[in-house]
Amino acid sequence: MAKSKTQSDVGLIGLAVMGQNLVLNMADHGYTVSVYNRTTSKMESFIADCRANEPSAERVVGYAELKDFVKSIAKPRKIILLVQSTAVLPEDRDAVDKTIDSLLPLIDTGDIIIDGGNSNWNATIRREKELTAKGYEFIGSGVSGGELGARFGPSLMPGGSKKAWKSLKPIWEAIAAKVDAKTGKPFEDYAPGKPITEGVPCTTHIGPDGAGHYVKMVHNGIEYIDMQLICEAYNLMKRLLGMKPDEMSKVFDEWNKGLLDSYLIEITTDILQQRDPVNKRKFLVDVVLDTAGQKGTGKWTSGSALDLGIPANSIAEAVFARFLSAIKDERVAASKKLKGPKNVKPVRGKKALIEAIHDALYSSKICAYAQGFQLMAEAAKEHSWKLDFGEIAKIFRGGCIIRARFLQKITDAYTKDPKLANLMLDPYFKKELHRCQENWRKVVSLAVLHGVPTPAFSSALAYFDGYRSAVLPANLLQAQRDYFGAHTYERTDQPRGKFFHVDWPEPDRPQLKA
Ligand code: NBP
Repeated sequence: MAKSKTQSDVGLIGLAVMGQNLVLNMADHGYTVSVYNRTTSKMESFIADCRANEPSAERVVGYAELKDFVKSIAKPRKIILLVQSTAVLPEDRDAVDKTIDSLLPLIDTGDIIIDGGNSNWNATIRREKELTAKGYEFIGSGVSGGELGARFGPSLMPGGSKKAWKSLKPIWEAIAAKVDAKTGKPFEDYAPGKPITEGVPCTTHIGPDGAGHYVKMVHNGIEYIDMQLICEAYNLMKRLLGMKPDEMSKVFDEWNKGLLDSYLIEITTDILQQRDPVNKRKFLVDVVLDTAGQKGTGKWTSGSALDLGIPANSIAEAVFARFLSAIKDERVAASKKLKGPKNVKPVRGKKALIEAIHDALYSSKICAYAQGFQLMAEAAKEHSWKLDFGEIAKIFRGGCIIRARFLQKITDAYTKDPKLANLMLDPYFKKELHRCQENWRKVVSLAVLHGVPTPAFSSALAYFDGYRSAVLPANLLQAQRDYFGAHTYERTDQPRGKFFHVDWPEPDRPQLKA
């Protein structure tokens, strides 16, 4: 349907940090955007700010009344929601539902609602079902990259019907981050009013209903472990080598030129050289309290791994590490009572140890991504989604927090073998794990000897060693289960699926088949 001259291309509700920046991104790309916010004063100050500072301000129009906002958008309407999302279980109803409920009497069938918040995939599945049953279209799209990503190019992970995606695609492809088609490197030379229009957009149709939000959630789970691994590398350099933040910054800067080239290493380099604005003799990182917050997506990822039976132990460790960090007072009290190892020899060979930490970080990162991709594969089976892992790794290459050179290798791996059972089995990653493992083991051993906690490095190594073990001690475990609970066991000398039970205290009694 042709739009009238006064009608906007798209509407957006929710003018907090993400909504405001996404609006400006769309406007910079030539789209006219109607905006609405529950609290009208926030909309008004945003519009005033736009008028004062933004080159594309004329394309942004604010509305105080929801009905006027809806009327102003060309049909079929595309209305993006960036409001707080808190629902976890399918039956939970939150601000996203309230906003949808307020829109329904005003919009028409065929209109498309796009939830760009960090909604739980369960809620997205429920909303898609409810809305499509009434004739509306619904897309649940992950938006990654924080404030800066939303402003100049996020990684966008939309889930919903192909029809709805077709309508949204031009906008999503325009505003997404772009990477160089050949190198996969993100283009980052942007400025207000000067959007990047060349390159490959970091968005693709992930799959139906909750697929986009699921992949975004796993992205966040991977982000948790990526960050935790960097923190462990930092802590080892600090505690085993006594290095100061600015010296470590130089190491991270070097690492950022090689295999570990990534946004998170880059910002770590910056953070570590930052002086405290209050006391310039100190480094700012040294005065930041060691307690980390979280908003829940790492916990959801770990919960989903538990539900689906996927050993994403390192992702879960990263969440637990944040929990442990949060009990600061308890840790301070315990540090006075529980003593670590005594008389450990100081570490020698600084250069070699830094190299070893690099290798431990790289190999642990491979394991973390292997866990995340295995989890997505299992969820895809559970929900009958067809996920293209090569494409997913591709759209992580720019815009999002976990963007890294390394992702090109994941894309290559899944392009070569779309049915790859585990990333660690890809020839490139296998070779890297074999190359790094001696250093990885050395780092974990030293950390244990010196009493430095490395839950992510250690759990990733345990994952690698567990996954490559043809035999695990679960034979004893299953025997224990059969002993106390008659849970039965399978035998190594019998076909799979045949179950046995023995009366363990009296094994001479005839063996029962379950
Ligand atoms: P917030 O998550 O802080 O949400 C604030 C917005 O929600 C405001 O516009 C607020 O309106 C609106 N809102 C609330 Br709260 N309750 C409402 C209701 N009942 N009806 C209508 N509107 C309501 O904003 P954000 O940090 O910009 O994040 C937006 C979404 O994007 C969230 O789902 C978030 O998880 C996700 N996300 C955030 C980031 C990030 O870096 N911040 C990154 C990626 C994704 P008001 O002004 O009237 O209170």
